[in-house]
Amino acid sequence: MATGNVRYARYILFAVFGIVVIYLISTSSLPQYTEPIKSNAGQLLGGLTGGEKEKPAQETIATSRHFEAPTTTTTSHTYAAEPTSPNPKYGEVNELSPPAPGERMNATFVTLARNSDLWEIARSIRQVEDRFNRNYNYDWVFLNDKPFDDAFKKVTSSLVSGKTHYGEIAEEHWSFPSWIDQEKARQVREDMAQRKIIYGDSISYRHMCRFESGFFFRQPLMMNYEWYWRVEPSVELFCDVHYDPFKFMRDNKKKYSFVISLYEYVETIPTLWDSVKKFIKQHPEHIHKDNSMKFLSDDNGDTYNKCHFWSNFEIGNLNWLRSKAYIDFFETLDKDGGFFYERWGDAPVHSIGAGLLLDKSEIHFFNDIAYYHVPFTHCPTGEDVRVKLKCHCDPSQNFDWKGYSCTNRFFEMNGYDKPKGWEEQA
Ligand SMILES: Nc1nc2c(ncn2[C@@H]2O[C@H](COP(=O)(O)OP(=O)(O)O)[C@@H](O)[C@H]2O)c(=O)[nH]1
Ligand SMILES: *[C@@H]1O[C@H](CO)[C@@H](O)[C@H](O)[C@H]1NC(C)=O
Ligand SMILES: [Mg+2]
Repeated sequence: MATGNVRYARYILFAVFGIVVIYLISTSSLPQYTEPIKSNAGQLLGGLTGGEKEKPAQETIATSRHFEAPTTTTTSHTYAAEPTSPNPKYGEVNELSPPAPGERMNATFVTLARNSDLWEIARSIRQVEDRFNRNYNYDWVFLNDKPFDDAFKKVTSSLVSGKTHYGEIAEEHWSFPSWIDQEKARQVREDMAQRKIIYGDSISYRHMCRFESGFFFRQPLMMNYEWYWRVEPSVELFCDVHYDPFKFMRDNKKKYSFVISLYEYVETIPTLWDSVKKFIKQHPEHIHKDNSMKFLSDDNGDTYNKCHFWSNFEIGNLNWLRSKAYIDFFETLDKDGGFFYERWGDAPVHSIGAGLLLDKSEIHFFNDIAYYHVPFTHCPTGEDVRVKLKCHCDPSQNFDWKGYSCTNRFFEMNGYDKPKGWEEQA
């Protein structure tokens, strides 16, 4: 009897010791929350500069352990044979993925989706969580023109480490405005279908583009936040995001950001620039004196060169989108009807808005956020960045320096040096 108790107690002690050792081993390779990698120019461009050492965050994982390491050296295989179940810590998954230290921004992820997008958005969420949010636990707002069903809510809320919110879009934000001639709009769709223009015959795609251009940031749920990060179904994140991009935006006075830029399909926006010029004339007070016109136009504003930031990825400031300047801009375009008489996308609309209304220094290119949305990849230029951030993208797929990308123009406009190694990806 007594021997049994002693053996039992010894067994428990041994098990606890094993768990502590396993915990120590596993936490020793946890990510460190550090400052973004900076080049000489202070831009987030890739190549780590020679002597620059990783600056640990004020409170690193190592210093937050509150117990002493055991003095005896053991290897993990000693314990592998021991039973691992029941594990008293089971369920506390954050034990191995502790929250990043430091303040949190007033920020949320935002996704527009249909119920049928569930498994594709689940893939996106899983990657955003694994690469970033499991350590930051930001909220996630889901928006839909129909009510989300229980399956959608259940799966997405189980994947997101922050709070989830589900909003149904009001009809006036997802319908034809009164001034649109429905017959004219119908003929356009028929014509575009015949010319095989992508989404050319779709009504819902047009509502989606108009909604993303002018309404997502004023949804009641979005009013609770200052910053957003847009995530679409079926996207991929290829590298660890080892710092808080929201905080980076705030600290560096950024309002809008991108990872991929390219030329818009001209058939979808034949008269967009006419409306933009009308806006410039009507509201010169909104045009920033240090704007990005050079990125948008090769003839000082006479014509649009079709360059835009790809808006399926965006990290941006909601209060800017809610400003009078941006609302006046959106309303001028909306009155001209091009969301329905053509097929204006929210990407050129956001991009032209950011390009004209913001100081050019307020637009940021995230080289270190590796991203894929069919059919383009942004894989960071600079091998040291890719290794440090545990990237799994193929650098030869990087779109940044290819002929159809506009990122080159963004660098030229800002006078940035292109990151080391860009020539190999051109
Ligand atoms: N609720 C809802 N979301 C939509 C609809 N159409 C597109 N979306 C969402 O809008 C975003 C863009 O649509 P997507 O099909 O990815 O277009 P693409 O990226 O331009 O090819 C995605 O987040 C979609 O889930 C729709 O009819 N209803
Ligand atoms: C977050 O930002 C929104 C919009 O600016 C604001 O209304 C809200 O009070 C802010 N919340 C916090 C906690 O600061
Ligand atoms: Mg998409």
